Amino acid sequence: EMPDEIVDAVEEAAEDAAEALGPVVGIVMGSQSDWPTMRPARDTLRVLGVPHEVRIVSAHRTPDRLFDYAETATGRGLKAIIAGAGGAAHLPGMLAAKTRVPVLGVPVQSRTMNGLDSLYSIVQMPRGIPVGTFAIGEAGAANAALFAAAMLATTDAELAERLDMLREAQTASVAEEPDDL
Ligand code: RP5
Repeated sequence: EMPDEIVDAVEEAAEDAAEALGPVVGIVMGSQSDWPTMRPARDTLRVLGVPHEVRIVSAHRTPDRLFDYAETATGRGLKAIIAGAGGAAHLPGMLAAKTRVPVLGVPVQSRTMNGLDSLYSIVQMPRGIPVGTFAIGEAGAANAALFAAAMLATTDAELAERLDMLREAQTASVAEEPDDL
């Protein structure tokens, strides 16, 4: 049998290697005020064990940060970018214009137009630069994360298993009849 200290050392090296791989999904948002909307994306990736990072990147207020984020995305190994923004929501489209990493856009519910402005801004990309667009708000954020995980699961059997388990748990949680009939 292998001595404990060797097993420990191997486990530690494996953890370091996983960390060194770095995030595969980037979650970005235009403002601190978008975070409550985008949190379900982070929570979902966390539950599924998908390495991720979370950043504030504004197309309008930090355009250089946006360019830098997009330009370094492939080199840093990102496989998907989940981008949430509200109002004149240029962030997902501008990111998509600067990187071939697939961009999943989440329209944030705005105060003035309930997020319809965000939805139209993100979904109506002219032909040539696609942005996958999700529902307005937290459901969209969670679904964007599930979608990113599903794409990654096509080449990651362990992640596929975790995703199947999550969906089975969801199915099992639905009652046959409503409460208080
Ligand atoms: C967008 O403007 C952000 O994505 C946010 O949804 C909206 C409002 O931003 P704050 O004024 O709250 O920073 O850029």
